[in-house]
Amino acid sequence: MKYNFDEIIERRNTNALNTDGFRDYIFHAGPDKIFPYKDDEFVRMWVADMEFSMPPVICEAIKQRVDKKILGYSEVFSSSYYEAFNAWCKKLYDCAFPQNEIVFSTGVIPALYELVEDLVTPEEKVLIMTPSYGFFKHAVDYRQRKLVCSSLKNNDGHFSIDFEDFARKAADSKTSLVIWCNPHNPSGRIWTQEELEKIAAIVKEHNLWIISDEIHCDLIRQGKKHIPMAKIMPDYQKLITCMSASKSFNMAGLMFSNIIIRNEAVRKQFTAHDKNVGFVNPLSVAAHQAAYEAGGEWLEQLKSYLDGNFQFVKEFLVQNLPEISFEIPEATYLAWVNVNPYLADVDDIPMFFANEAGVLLEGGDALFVGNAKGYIRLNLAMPRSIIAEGMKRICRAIKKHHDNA
Ligand code: LCS
Repeated sequence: MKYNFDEIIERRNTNALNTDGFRDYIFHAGPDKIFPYKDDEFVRMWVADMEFSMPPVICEAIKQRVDKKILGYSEVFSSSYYEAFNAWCKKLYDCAFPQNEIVFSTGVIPALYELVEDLVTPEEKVLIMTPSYGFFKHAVDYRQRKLVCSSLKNNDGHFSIDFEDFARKAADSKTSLVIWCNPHNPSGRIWTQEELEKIAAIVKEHNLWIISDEIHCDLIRQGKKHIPMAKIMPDYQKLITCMSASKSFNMAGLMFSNIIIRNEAVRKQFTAHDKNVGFVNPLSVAAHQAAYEAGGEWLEQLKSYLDGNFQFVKEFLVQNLPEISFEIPEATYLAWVNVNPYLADVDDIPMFFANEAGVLLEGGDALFVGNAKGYIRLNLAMPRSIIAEGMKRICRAIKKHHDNA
């Protein structure tokens, strides 16, 4: 491997949410909350960013932009950014977006907060699938719209869509927006062409808006394929696609995402409401452009390393916690693991693992909206040596609890 994914990088004193923000984010607690482990003793397998260095080409692009000495108000005027983004999408997904439909946001989540307000009236409902990334619910709650959830079916660790339930909820005359997640966080499913076509047919039949959050689309197991909803619904005006290089290249802190809005009126409304009035961070643009132009080789090696991490965890679970049936996900660096066979009696699972194992992780309905009881989500985007330590601690805590029960 050309890149060293085994490197352990010190993240303290960088204002990282990952190291310093867990009390509030996971436990809704303040600095006075004491754990049996010191902050720097925790194995951190929670928030979805990576412990890996960004690719050197991105670090270099940021430095080169800084060398131009002025970081004044900026927009994406140059066509080279759009060309780089579209060449990436064409190469990886056989799909490209008209330049005039691509607008920007400080993140997919800020865009969701705004779009929920723009697209959904206070009486209308937003349909999502559970388990879900928590911020889909937060965006709906914040705008005081109504949330409707369709539970994914779980067949021994394999997740699938309950089409009957989804269609019924989509048919409710009050439902006006579907927030769609592909690849799906936290299950790691990549929806197949057939599944996407079925969802698209339901969305069209009821004339719904659909926001397809595809932020995880670059982070898939080797050999897998992601199909953008834009390919399944090539002419549907009520489709909005969200993509970013932020997760794939570990630069979420640069706060930048591509929001592709076909409908002109909504696009104008979106940019008019944008609190940053269309301005972007010039370092973020330079970094994203470099990722799309020159990040491909690094991403392939990252995917190979992540595949190895998943294989490691799969084997570890088979050998040490055989009652857990775990399927390696098709996408993301997140393992969605059912610990119900061992911890059915534990209510607050993240607190259990923080106290008993010294591992920070997310899980359960409180963080994943619903249909998540007894599940933990392990972030595997880190050197394998850290994962080995985390898994050892998780296993030891589970066995101790089980033996004492
Ligand atoms: N959409 C999905 C499906 C995500 O998983 C995340 C980040 C975002 C959007 C955030 O997009 P941004 O606003 O940064 O552009 N997921 C995270 C997670 O699961 N834990 O921490 C972050």
